[in-house]
Amino acid sequence: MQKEAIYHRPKNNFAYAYDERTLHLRLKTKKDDTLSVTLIYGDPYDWKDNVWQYHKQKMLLTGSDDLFDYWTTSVEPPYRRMRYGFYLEDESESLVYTEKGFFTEQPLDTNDYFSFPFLNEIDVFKAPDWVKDTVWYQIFPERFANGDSSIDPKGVLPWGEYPPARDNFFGGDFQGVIDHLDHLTELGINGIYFTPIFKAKSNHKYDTIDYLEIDPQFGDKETFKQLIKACHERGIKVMLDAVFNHSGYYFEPFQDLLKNGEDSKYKDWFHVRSFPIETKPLPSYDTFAFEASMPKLNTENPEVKEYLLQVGKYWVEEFDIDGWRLDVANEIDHQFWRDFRRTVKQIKPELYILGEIWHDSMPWLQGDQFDAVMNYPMTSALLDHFAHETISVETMADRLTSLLHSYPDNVNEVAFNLLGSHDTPRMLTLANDRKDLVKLMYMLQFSFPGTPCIYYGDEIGMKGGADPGCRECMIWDKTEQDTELFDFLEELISLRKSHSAFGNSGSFHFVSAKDGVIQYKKETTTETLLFLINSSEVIQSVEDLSLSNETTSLFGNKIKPNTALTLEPFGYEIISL
Ligand code: ARE
Repeated sequence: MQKEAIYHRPKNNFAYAYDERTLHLRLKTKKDDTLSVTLIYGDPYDWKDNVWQYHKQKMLLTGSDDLFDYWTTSVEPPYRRMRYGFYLEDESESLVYTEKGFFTEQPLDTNDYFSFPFLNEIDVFKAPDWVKDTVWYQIFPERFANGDSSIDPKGVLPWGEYPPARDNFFGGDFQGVIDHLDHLTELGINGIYFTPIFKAKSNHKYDTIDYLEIDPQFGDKETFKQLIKACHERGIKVMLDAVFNHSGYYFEPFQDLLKNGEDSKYKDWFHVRSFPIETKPLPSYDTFAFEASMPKLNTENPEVKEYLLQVGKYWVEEFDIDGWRLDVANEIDHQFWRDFRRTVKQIKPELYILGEIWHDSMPWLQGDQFDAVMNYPMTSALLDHFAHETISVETMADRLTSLLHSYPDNVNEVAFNLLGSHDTPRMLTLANDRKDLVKLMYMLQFSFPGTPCIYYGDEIGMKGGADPGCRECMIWDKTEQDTELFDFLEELISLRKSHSAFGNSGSFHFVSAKDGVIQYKKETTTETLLFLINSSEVIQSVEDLSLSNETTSLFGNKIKPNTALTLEPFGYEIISL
């Protein structure tokens, strides 16, 4: 056995509390190197006649990527504490792996084992229950619908008649969203994520001027209340964007700093590198990227922190919003986010906190900061295979398997799974207008653990390149909408709702990935679904199916129903086993 490849470390994604009674344990070994893994575990204080009372439990191989196998099991230790180790076997040897290393014989002293000291309920990662069953829809308010031309910003352009530019305006507003809620209800979505709505100068509003005011081009607080009410009446949750990493240039404290320099009472609200303040050639203060118009806020300053926490509270308390999406979340200190969570959850325990992080995010997902992050690693695995065609199905499955094993299951269940956003080119454009590929991506996105999000307009086949190209005006003329894509998504959403295994209660694992076909299974105690996706341009036979007479097809476009299933080029099939 390749000992160097064997890895476990308590907490994080390797030993964590799934709920207040259950622990999940995982072990990583070299791929195809170990035949079986058994967990050896017991209560650290359970001794009889000087012998530790341990138990054994086989671990399941829950996935493999290109280099590693991942083994998983779950245990409910009666006293919520555990010492444990792993017994590994291959054809020629067996060994025991514990915190003290490798043994040929099982160690007798519990101090040699790994320790999960105690499962304290308060430390369990817990996202709001409703999130699991949510299908999100992202709205960039300036471009969704113009419902009230009396509040149009200066120089507004006729809807959709010009391409989106960095600095043009089309007058999208809250009334426009209210007017089009039927479109969302018909599709089946039950959560909206709005990019920023607070007073700001730009069309994207990430350069906040006032965190406590709504941008007048969108409406007033009264209209916003109506919008929330209308959403809630339809069972739609509302999430807003919190841009706390930086303010806008015209934020009053920053203006005061510009005016009064070192004498400004807001001097410590920002990270000034040197006085006098310069914006060019590079800003003399920390910013988002090198954007002079986005000075970084000093969230370690208690005044700033208090101010932003009040902002976080205000929109929950006064407007009953259901979630906060946190912009540039990974550049703000962890202490801030811990206090943020405590503050907003005190008012509304069921509030969802979603961090914008594009990379590995375990440090923020320990239960004390965020409920989820935007799952861009999933996005890129799917796009790289289906759209960019730079990786095979095998590699895509490898990347998704290692992603799933890099987080606890309860974290995966509420991951925010997107295929595009206001920061990325649209998926149809990336897929070179290949609708059949877009459908396959949706199929995988909607059945992947987590909660899917649709970027406005993608459901009707809108196209667009990189920011600002992906922010064009929503197309409302029915004759220009791609209703085939809309219907396809509507079907996926309704399957998610009607089949527990399709939705978020099912376990997920790849059965195989080869010749352009991926097979994966989703299982609950009552239902097993097999998904087959052929991303190749040739007909593929899937021979190794154990289909019985009772097997029924739930959704698909295969050509020959048989025990060996034949999938069309870009065909898919969901089978209830
Ligand atoms: C503007 C122009 C762009 C231009 C950019 C250059 O519109 O065309 O490329 O300036 O500086 C907001 C606006 C943007 C605007 C930007 C700056 O929406 O239109 O861009 O402000 O004025 C990283 C961050 C991540 C961030 C992305 C954009 O980690 O937090 O970059 N996303 C949020 C929002 C944005 C918003 C801001 C932050 C600023 O969602 O909409 O931009 O408030 C990799 C990296 C990631 C990186 C990602 C994208 O994968 O790993 O870290 O994200 O690429 O670049």
